[in-house]
Amino acid sequence: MLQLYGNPRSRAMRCLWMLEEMGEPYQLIEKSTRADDLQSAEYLRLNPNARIPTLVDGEVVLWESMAINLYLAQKHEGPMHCAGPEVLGLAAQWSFWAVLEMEALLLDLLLHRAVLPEFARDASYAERDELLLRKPLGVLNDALVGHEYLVGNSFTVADLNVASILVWGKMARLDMSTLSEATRWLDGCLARSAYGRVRDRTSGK
Ligand SMILES: N[C@@H](CCC(=O)N[C@@H](CS)C(=O)NCC(=O)O)C(=O)O
Repeated sequence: MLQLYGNPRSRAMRCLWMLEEMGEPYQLIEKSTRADDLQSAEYLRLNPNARIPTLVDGEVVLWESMAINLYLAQKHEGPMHCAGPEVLGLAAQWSFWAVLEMEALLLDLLLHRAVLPEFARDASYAERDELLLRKPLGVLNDALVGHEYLVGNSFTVADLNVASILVWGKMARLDMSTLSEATRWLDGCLARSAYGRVRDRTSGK
């Protein structure tokens, strides 16, 4: 059975969402982000970065949340299966793009709007993040004009990977008021029942 190490309050959420969409049986092996949980010799053999998530699929051991999801989309049949170099190339394009163009800015925004204690938050950092996010968000919005999804005509790992990063923007009150297509698309992704099941896990339901 597929085994995922992590917890739903971390980047492992992305892979949990993917696994829920796939509908295949899997086991979540709870790992926190505490050093004592991640620095054991046993876990370091699976993931020498001492980070979560890590996926174990038989002999295959993988880390990096986006790579795990792209692997799952190729390997496993079912509703999230992606075949063919074009679809896979486009899914990789959107996944790398989201990590490189948006993830760090969204994480910083989240820290300064919601995570850090009030005294440590800096509104000017959040303002800068919002400004720098305008360009990639514009690219996303334009790509979705006339398209329900990022690649082809159905929800794919490309949508899941990008939405699972952009959800930090929701939590950080990112202003998307001028981005009607991206808002429509993100709301649709986050309304999926598979995402709801993962979110319920986060809130302990
Ligand atoms: N690029 C990696 C990042 C993984 C990562 O930073 N995970 C965090 C949790 S969200 C972690 O394990 N932090 C523990 C630490 O840095 O000590 C991925 O997407 O999988």
